Amino acid sequence: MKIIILVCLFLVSYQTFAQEPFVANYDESKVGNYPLPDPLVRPDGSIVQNTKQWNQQRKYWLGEYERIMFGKMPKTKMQQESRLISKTIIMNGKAIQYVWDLIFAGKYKVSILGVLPNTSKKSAVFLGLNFCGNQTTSFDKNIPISNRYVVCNGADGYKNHMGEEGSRGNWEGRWQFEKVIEAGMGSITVSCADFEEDFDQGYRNGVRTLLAKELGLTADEWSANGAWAWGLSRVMDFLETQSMIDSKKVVLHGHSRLGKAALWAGACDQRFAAIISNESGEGGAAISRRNYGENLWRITNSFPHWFYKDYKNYAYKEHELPFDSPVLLSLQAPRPLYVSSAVGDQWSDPLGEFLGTQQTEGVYQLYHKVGIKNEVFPKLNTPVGNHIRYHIREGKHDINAYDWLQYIRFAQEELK
Ligand code: GTR
Repeated sequence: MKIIILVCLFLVSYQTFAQEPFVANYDESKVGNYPLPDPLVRPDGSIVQNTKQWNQQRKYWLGEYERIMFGKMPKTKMQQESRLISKTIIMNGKAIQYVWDLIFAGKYKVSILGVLPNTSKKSAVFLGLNFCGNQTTSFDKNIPISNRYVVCNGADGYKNHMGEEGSRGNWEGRWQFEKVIEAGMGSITVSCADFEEDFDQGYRNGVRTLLAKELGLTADEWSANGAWAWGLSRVMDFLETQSMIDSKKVVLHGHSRLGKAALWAGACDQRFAAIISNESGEGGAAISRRNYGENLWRITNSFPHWFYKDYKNYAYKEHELPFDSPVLLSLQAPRPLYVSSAVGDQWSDPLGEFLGTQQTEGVYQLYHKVGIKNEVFPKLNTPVGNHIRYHIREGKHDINAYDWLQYIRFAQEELK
């Protein structure tokens, strides 16, 4: 009897821990086969033939992503107002730096930073969330220091996950404001923590809890990625009210976890003019069915709050998901789409990001847009494609000056 109990206990614990510790596969010969869902195949098996049918199919896919991966996107319009906090001439007169508060339902505040060309013309802008507070994107002392919990504790200028004076400009290189201004564009950013602090209990202090009543959703009906994507759309609402911004030319971008949020925001909200995924990896541009680098089990265990609770049930059953990254990427159509990887970031599966992007061809073709289907995986630092573009650069997981030069060129060429 004792032996039977011991064997049962062993089997139960073996089942529970069989996948731990997680060892990522980096061997292409072990990736295996992974038939992919075709974005154009409808639930009844028929194939979408035109853009009208795709508009229906879009709704189906958005519903599937809500149901399984990101949770519901609030449908309720909510009262929001903005307040200009400061306006500073910077870069020797070439740019104006704005700080605005955006206030929801008269009680929930987020801080927006804008760096715009000093011109009377409307400017196209990049819009992206930042990881560690607006003050980390520039050394300018007029930028308020975020008082929210951020994931940047190891870096200079943080105490107990809170930014201090020393955190100013920490990630200046990830923003390249001067290059953006030189190109005649602007840049808008908000700390992701303003919508939801990035840890498993972060929802308690964010929009999912503090605006639950107004949004008509409980916190467990959606996810951190949902909250970040929702936030990006609310910033878009605000940008539409600003006369110095060309709201028809807002280029959405996001790095890594915030790249996943950008893809979800771009899928849900078609007002964004173009979308850039910078090393978004697993749960973003990379194909989940490909066994390479980070996987669904690992990401939903490390960061359960990023996703709706049902998503983790697909760990090691990725083939049962109705969708994969080509669908999320296709939901950006017909808009220009840029996906990028870094060779030092194998965790994000660069090849999986490239192959996922290739598979958007069918949907883009409905709009007579050519993608990168006929391209081969490019050499380092050699972007391929036009309307859909991809590069893999040298170096590590990051968003750097090289990436920005490509994004600026892409925006200039594609938003003409
Ligand atoms: C990693 C995570 C990735 C990516 C990254 C980041 O730890 O596994 O999926 O999102 O964080 O956001 O930098």
